[in-house]
Amino acid sequence: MAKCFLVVLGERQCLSLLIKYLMNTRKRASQRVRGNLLSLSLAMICGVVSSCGQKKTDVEKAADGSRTKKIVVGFSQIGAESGWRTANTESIKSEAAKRGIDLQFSDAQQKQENQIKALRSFIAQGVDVIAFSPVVETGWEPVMQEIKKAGIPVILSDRAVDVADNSLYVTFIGSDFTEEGRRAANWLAKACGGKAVIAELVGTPGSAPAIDRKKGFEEVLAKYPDMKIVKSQSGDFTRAKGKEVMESFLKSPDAKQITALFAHNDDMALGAIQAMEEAGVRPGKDVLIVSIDGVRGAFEAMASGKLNCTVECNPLIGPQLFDAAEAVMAKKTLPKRTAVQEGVFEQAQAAAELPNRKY
Ligand code: GYE
Repeated sequence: MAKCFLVVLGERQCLSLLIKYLMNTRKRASQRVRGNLLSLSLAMICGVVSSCGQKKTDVEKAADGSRTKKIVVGFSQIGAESGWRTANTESIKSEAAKRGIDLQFSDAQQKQENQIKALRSFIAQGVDVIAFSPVVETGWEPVMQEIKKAGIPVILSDRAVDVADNSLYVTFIGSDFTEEGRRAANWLAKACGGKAVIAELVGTPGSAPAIDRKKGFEEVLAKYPDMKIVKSQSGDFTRAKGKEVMESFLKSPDAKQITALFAHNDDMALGAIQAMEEAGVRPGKDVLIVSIDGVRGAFEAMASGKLNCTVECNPLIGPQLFDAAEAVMAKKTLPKRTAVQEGVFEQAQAAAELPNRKY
């Protein structure tokens, strides 16, 4: 109750009201009532005194290390579409638990409208920091303006957004998808001697990794006139859709010409491998396959000769994400872009690397 008075009236006004009231009731109040009033006034005085000593904001307390309240981070995840995503979610959840961060986690099931709803609910809750992995690049400006107005810092995790106003987010932590596309094409060019008829399984339409991986891949292909993409369709980054689209590629009249497959992620490549096996095509032999992510399933497929190459995209960004959240709370300046370290792996390395894979 004392707190309520304090919030509504303010400290000074409360104290003077209380003293006046005590003076007026002194004569007529019974001993018991007087006792109650006395403890109430003491509680309020204590409250005022302690609140005077508590003038530091949460951000200041984070800066000088005296913050005891948990940092609340609202995180809107895309979904659970791939092995990569599952590892990413696990990295974020376990790191938050390790650091004692109060993580409000929301799964959007690959729908932008669900993500926008989650972001608005984080504003309503008044979380300290909002982080999200945007399913597509465009359409974020209005909700991000709302977040900015609410004074909540935003960290972009894994995927970038396409906004005119860069002040709408503090930092973007994620991989260089264009470079991953280039790496995939460079590997393929070497493996096929600069000659290939390529089928492409594209990621979620409009997503940063689908746009950039395609761009990087085609940039390298421009140097090889005998390497051509003849089929290109989205498999939405899932194994089931990757399989479905590969089945339709294999049913087309020119299916026999295909010598290589570029899949924007491992899950779609794994689905395509199944489709090839069911159609009597030998994956990794009749058709060279290169994909991106480096999940355990890809290494297993490489070890059994069905996948030829995977370009690593590291999903374990939980530690970097919360380093950034803590730095933001401590008012530290962050780079606008933080890249993630990754490599390229071939069949010959698969067996040795398998025990080291953490996802
Ligand atoms: O490659 C894919 C996932 O955004 C980098 O999303 C991520 C991609 C990843 O579904 O497997």
